[in-house]
Amino acid sequence: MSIVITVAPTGPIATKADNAHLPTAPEEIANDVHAAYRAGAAVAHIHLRDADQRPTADLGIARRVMDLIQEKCPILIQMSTGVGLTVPFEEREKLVELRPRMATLNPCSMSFGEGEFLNPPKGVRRLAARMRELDVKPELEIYDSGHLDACLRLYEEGLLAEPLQFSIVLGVRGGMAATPENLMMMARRLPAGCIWQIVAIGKANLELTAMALALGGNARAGLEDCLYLRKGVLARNVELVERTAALVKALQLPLADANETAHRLRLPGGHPKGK
Ligand code: KMH
Ligand code: ZN
Repeated sequence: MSIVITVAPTGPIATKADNAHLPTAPEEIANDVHAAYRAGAAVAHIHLRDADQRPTADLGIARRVMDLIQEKCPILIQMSTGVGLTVPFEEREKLVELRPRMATLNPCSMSFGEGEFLNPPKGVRRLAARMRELDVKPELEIYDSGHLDACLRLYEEGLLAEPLQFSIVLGVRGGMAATPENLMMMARRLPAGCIWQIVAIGKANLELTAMALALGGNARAGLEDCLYLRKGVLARNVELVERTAALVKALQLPLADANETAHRLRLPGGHPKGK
C-alpha cells in the first residue's frame, strides 16, 4: 500500500519565538504547504493564526489560506477543527462550512498540556453529522484509548462513513505517551479496513513514524508535531517532509499522490490511480 504523507505546518501551540520558521501568515502557510507538496506531501493539515499569531477560526483567514494553497498546488486540504485551546467549539465547527476536502474531528474533551481541549459530546455529534452532509472527510484524532471507542460509537450511530480515517496521536500531555507500546496497542485495536496515520509529538517523532510505517500506517510531518530536525537544530517544514519522504523511500514503500489519496478515502472527485 502506498504511503500518504500529511504536512502539518503550524499547529495550535508553538509561536515564532519557539521556532522562527513557523509559518503563521496565510502566505507563509501556503508557501510551506507548496514546498511540502513538492517534497511528497499529499495532504495539508491546516491551523490558522491571526496577525498576533493567536489560533483563530476566522472564516476570512481560512478562505484566504485555502485559496492561496489551491492556487499553488492540488494538495488535499484538511482543515483542523481543533484550531486552538482558546477558541470556542461553536466557532471551530463553522470551518467545515468552507467545505475543505477533509477536516479533523476530535471525539473527546481532555487535558492538553497546561490547558483544556473542549469537545463536548453534543457538539461532536453535531459536527460529525454536518461533515457527513457536506461530504467533508473526518480525520478522527485519538489521543487516548477510550477515544477510539467514542469514534466507534459515532460510527454505529451512522455519523461516520467508511473508510474510517484515524490519527493515533501520541505525546500530548493529557493523552497517551509517545511510546512504541502505546502505538502497538492502538494499531492492533483499530477496526479492519480503516486508514490511519501516526502523529508523534516531540522527540520520538522520527522513530515512531518509522514504526507506524512498518505497521501499515501513514505519516505526518511538520512543525505542529516536532520543532527540531535533531537535537539543538530547529527544523523547517520542508526538511521534516523531506526526511519523512526519505524514510518512506528507504523502506521501499511507494508514496501516494493527492489524487490516489482522494480515491482511497473515497472523497468526491478522487479518481482511480493514473486517471
Ligand atoms: N496538535 C494536535 C495534537 C486538531 O488539529 O484537530 C491537536 C490538534 C487537533 O491540533
Ligand atoms: Zn492539528
